Amino acid sequence: MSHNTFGKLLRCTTFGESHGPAIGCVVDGFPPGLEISPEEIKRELERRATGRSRHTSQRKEADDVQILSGVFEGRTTGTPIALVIENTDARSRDYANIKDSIRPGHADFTYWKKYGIRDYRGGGRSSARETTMRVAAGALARKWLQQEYAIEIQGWLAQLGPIRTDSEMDWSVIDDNVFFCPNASLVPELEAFMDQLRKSGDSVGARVNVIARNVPPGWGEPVYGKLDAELAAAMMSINAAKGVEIGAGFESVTQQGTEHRDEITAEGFQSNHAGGILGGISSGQDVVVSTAFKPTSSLRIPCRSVDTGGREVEVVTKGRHDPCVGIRATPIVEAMMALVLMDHALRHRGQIGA
Ligand code: EPS
Repeated sequence: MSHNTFGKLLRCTTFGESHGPAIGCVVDGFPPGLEISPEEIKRELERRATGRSRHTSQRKEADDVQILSGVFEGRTTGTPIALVIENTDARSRDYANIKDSIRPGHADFTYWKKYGIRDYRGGGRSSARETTMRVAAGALARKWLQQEYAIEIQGWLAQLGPIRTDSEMDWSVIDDNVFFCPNASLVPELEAFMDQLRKSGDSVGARVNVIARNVPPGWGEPVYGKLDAELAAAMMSINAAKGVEIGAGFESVTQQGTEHRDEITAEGFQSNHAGGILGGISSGQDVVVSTAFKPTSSLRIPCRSVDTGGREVEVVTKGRHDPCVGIRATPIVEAMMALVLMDHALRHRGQIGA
């Protein structure tokens, strides 16, 4: 299996499987001098972790991160930063009954067809457990962007199933609830919806938005390294992502040019349908990205499928699954935003020098 690395100057490689001994990453190209501690990384990891509430997977992982290299006396050294987290609560027996069955909606079918190997243990490499390392690496990138450019990155749950959550935004409450919902008055409705859904055994999708403020103009490389193209690729690489919009996104289809173009006055841009990116280059406006996550495919409601021998079987997935993966996706989209922006900051410096 190849292509476990992304980024051009800031290169992040992840490795590991959900039920292997550990998962990890190597962040290469990170500049020296950033103060960083395992505790700071852990704070980000805790926001993404399973078991924070009854609305997510109940797997209990400590997510204690070890810094194996690239940090000396609390500062990055410029050498590859290797981070590792042990898997301590994998329960592979939950998957024994589907060892040879293909779970519809999962990567089981395509991994089986491509590699001829079936790692049935908790989704193997295709598990969302891998996103732990994106968040760990993202914690470093986020701090660097904050210190170098005062960039602030904030994600939020914009929709959970049929419930739109960001018609009224209160930035201050996003991190106070387990949904990352920007409207505290909607949290009881989200809880009731999720309780009912969990009882029914079904799952639901979600939309998660992220904004980056104070991104300087000029980041992004035309023509084949556009900032929006690389952000879209980064978001689409997250497990269960099925759609990405930049700025007005698919609403642009029904907009007219007079509405969509962001007029500019001496005070600056008058709107931000572009999502902060013009011609693949940041404009200095907020960079705004929206990602759609599909409903979780692991369900205890039986469904039809086939086994690896092509025989028809009934599949019931046991285990500790998230009825809505989008609930834990906010820290992940923030991390991907941070990693892509930092890579582009370094590429911009590389060519332009500033
Ligand atoms: C996941 C299935 C579950 C989740 C896991 C992601 O795995 P398991 O059945 O082994 O508990 O718990 O999420 C995590 C462990 C995590 O840290 O995010 C999947 O199929 O993607």
